[in-house]
Amino acid sequence: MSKPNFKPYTSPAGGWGSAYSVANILIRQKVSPRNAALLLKQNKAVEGFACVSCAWAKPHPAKPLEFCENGAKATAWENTSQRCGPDFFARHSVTELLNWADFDLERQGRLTHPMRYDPASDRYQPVSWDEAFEEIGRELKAMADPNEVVFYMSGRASLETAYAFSILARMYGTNNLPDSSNMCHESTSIALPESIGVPVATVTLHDMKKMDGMLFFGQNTGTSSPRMLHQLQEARERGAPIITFNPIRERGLERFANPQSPAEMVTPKETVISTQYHQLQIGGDIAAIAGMCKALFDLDDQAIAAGSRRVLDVAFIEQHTHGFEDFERKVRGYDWKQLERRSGLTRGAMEAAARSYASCERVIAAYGMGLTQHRYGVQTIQMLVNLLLLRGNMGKEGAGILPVRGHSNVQGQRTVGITEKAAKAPADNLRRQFGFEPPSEDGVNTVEACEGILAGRIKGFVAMGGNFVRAVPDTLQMEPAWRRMRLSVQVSTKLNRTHLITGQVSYILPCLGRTEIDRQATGEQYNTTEDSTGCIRAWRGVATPAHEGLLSEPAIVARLAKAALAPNPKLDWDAWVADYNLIRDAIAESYPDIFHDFNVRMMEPGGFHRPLGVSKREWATETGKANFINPPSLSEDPDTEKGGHERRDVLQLMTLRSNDQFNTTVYGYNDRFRGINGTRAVIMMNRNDIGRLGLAEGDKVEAITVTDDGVHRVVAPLRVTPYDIPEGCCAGYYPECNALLPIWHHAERSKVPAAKSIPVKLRKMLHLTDRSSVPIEPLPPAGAA
Ligand SMILES: Nc1nc2c(c(=O)[nH]1)N[C@H]1C(S)=C(S)[C@@H](COP(=O)(O)OP(=O)(O)OC[C@H]3O[C@@H](n4cnc5c(=O)[nH]c(N)nc54)[C@H](O)[C@@H]3O)O[C@H]1N2
Ligand SMILES: Nc1nc2c(c(=O)[nH]1)N[C@H]1C(S)=C(S)[C@@H](COP(=O)(O)OP(=O)(O)OC[C@H]3O[C@@H](n4cnc5c(=O)[nH]c(N)nc54)[C@H](O)[C@@H]3O)O[C@H]1N2
Ligand SMILES: [Mo]
Repeated sequence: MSKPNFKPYTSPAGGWGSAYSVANILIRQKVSPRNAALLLKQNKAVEGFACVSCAWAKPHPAKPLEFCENGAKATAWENTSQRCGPDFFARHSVTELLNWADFDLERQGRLTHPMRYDPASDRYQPVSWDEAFEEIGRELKAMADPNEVVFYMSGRASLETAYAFSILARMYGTNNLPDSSNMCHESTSIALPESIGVPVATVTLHDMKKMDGMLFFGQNTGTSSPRMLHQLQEARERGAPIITFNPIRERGLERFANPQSPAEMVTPKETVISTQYHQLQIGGDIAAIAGMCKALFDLDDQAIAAGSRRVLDVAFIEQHTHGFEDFERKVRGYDWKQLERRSGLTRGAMEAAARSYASCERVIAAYGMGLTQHRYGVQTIQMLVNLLLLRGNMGKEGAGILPVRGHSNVQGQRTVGITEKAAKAPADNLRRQFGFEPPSEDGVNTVEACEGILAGRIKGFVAMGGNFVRAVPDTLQMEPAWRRMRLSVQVSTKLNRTHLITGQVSYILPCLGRTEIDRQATGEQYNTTEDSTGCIRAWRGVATPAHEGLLSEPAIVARLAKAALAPNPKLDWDAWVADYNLIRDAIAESYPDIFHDFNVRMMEPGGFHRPLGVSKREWATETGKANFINPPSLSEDPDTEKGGHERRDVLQLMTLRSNDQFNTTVYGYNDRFRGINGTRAVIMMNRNDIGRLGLAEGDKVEAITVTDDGVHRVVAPLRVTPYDIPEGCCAGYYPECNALLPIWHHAERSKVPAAKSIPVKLRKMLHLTDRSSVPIEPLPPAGAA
């Protein structure tokens, strides 16, 4: 770790900084030149692999180098030559490893052997695969009720793995299938079906080419989905305005130089991405969008008076929408002063945004965690749809709504059965295909799983990827509760903190990564994924597996199923593992509308898209129309209504990703674009707040959550770091700040943890020894590589 330093980053996103950063991680992760050449196969269907980083769409035909800085980092991270095997676990007790930071744990390299925790020696010890499955099967069979077990899925595994995992859970007898999207875009999955009748994006890459304007809310493209910058750059070159709403100025949304364009690398050409950049208050989005809607009504009134073309798409509203009159009344009734106070923007700014929006004919609205992770996340997304509907920007070429997904297959796993909602499983088809009765009771989502663990109701946890304990809220309550569980099984590629929070019986089961060759009895296997634009494609790993003993994820699911379930004459798990085509045939039978002829269509160049009625202006909603839905209030958080957060010493904290991490995987300590280097233990604050609270730059503070539930939540020490962020708002890093996030502080209805608006107070620390109990950057421990 280099000495911390803080200076504004002055270059564009991409460019040479990006090229250096890729080279750096290839060297630090000791990636062999052969594996570095893997980058040439990245995002090349069919004979290449889908990037393991984000879910952004992969163009067809692909460019020679179809990857970004963060995709390259993710590939390097998976293809490191470092190994974390039995000798490592023999050297380090679990108690010792609990003092290591996330970065030090994962960088030990790829897990190679199935390991079982031995409480007597406080160490993980190697076991054979047979022993592991035999004991896990026995434990699962011994549970009193299948609903005592949770089957969690992070969003990286393939459609084949996800489908098989969902069948395993349902045959076991539970719909306890929470997943990472419960912490992510579940707000989308609740909001969009009510508004427009689909749970996913309505746009494709083709629409990105055709749009002539874009609205961008709470998504940090330069870090979270950098390949999208290419489409944004092209849009800007066509003259399309991009209007951005974000409390902080994210570099990727300001300026971009294409690191893959030799011309742009030599001559300092860079593209200005956002034509307007509105630094609204955290959670100010409903009010800001309401302001734009109000301004559109004003513009429309002016157009009527002048006899010019209407600003509202009256024909579309008439023919295709429901609830317009109510919505119009509500919006016209808003008071500009209140809109200004709630959004943190001036009336002039909201009107300027509305004018720019009204000047475009085909607009896409994109958003990310800045909208979904709020108490009123669902309502904010519906408000954004309202804004699109006013000008008919739905169901036409170049227009629509674009939730930018997180994990590379998180959308897909939901499509093939990873859901806790009984009604969403294709029960009739499952009955016919496999002759079993799928459970009819809803299972738990992520927040409910945590509640169950805290209450002692959940006794077993099987995770297909992810780092659950680290990713969820209330770290300090969750860790001790987790230890009381009977069984914890983690299918993983890298060591993480969840492995160290052991249950009575704990296993780490190491698996192949997506970039690796997956050879089974019938030969090398394809796997499939669905991206943010609903495009489904086949891929094939190309790297030599990290260890010859690793099993593929479908193989691990099958072995778990054979160990835990009674044999089923209609499901031959071994045959599925031998030939993934058979799993895909089963997917096609369960979900024929989307996956008919799956094995053929997955090979089409560029893959195939899931059908979307919206593109034909067919609305699968209760009203049969696209619905205008009124927001319950102008703020993102029902508690704000009570005036609680406006107390002067309370700040709203948003927890963010740095440029050097993938979720809980920390690649390094540099957040280049934000100019924060060498540390993650920071709190970014407005200078006026720093002065007002009697603090100074560089002070060490503890952050304490302001709640009235009697639980003391604290993270420390954090360095006071001045930042261009609105007054009353502050920012820190996820997952270090998760101890501040109460489990009950989540979006209404979707239960996505409200990680972007945590009310906190700061207290200056006089004694730096009083740190919180989860390590943020301990000194590199003895023995860490
Ligand atoms: N390199 C990299 N790529 C990733 C990930 C990663 O960790 N690293 N994670 C993946 C996953 S799982 C996901 S879900 C996505 C996440 O990608 P994003 O959706 O970009 O999520 P965050 O990085 O948490 O940042 C959200 C953005 O919202 C802004 N924001 C916060 N609060 C508000 C608000 O109230 N209003 C508005 N308008 N904006 C706000 C923040 O300033 C920030 O720019 O990225 C995926 N891709
Ligand atoms: N405060 C706060 N909390 C948040 C968020 C936030 O913005 N703020 N964001 C939320 C979001 S959007 C998400 S998606 C969740 C993420 O939550 P998770 O998906 O649970 O977490 P990850 O950090 O993505 O999981 C990393 C681990 O996955 C394993 N892994 C990596 N690749 C593979 C693979 O190919 N197969 C298998 N089996 N395992 C693999 C590795 O062992 C690695 O340690 O966190 C959520 N938590
Ligand atoms: Mo996510």
